[in-house]
Amino acid sequence: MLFNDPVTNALLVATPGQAPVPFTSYLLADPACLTPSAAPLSTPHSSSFLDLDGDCMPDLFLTKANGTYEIYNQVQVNGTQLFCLVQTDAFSGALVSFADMDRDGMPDMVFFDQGSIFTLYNKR
Ligand SMILES: [Ca+2]
Ligand SMILES: [Ca+2]
Repeated sequence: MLFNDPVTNALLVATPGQAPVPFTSYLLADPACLTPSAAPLSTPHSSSFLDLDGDCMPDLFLTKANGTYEIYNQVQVNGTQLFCLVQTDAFSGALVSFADMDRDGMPDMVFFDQGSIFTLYNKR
């Protein structure tokens, strides 16, 4: 589970039976990865683990308090699951769902904003 540290606002990962650890410890150190913002999760926020790039490994989608979304691809390095920030952009919608709206096998992003429903199609 991902949550904001109530004192520092840092993004933390909780695993049953273990102390929470900073999400930054799960980031892949690679110059090809973008640098995540230090902003906490938005309130309310959307977070989803789903395969967005079609490699059968769940990736991570988050909305942040600075009015952006972030998409992290999951990568395996020596058997360890790490995440690489591959896309971020301004985002005013808060609550997001994913469904394959065009039946191409890839999940698409559906969100509600200002009384309307929007769909962003996932194109490889
Ligand atoms: Ca994936
Ligand atoms: Ca689709």
